[in-house]
Amino acid sequence: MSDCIFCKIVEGSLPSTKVYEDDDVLAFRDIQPAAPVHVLIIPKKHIATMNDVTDEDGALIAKIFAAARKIAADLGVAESGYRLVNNVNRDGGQVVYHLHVHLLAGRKLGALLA
Ligand code: D5M
Repeated sequence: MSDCIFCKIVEGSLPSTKVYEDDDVLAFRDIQPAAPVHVLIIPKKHIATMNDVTDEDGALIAKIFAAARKIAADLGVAESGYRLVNNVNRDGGQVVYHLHVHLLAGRKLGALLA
């Protein structure tokens, strides 16, 4: 999608600090980090929200979680722990409408539910 900032990052027309890449998945540092480690893991293909994921995307979603596991290990936070977050639509706090999973780590994260 031409007006999607994460598609532009995938295409390389917007810069990012990449931490992981394969044929289908890209991960890069969040520009507004909410924790010492804050990485966004995205499918290269444009999917707007979790609501738009189809059964055919099952393998892709599995690849996103496999990437998260690898990134956590590579960044040294697998044992101390981390949180994976996916915000969906307005009430979920989604700002960028290209599916992404936040990987947050590097400090003791607070209670999730508020
Ligand atoms: O989270 C969207 C996240 O995307 C938010 O934490 C900021 C981050 N963001 C926005 N633009 C960029 C660029 N250009 N690089 C890296 N990170 C970015 P949401 O779940 O939609 O609220």
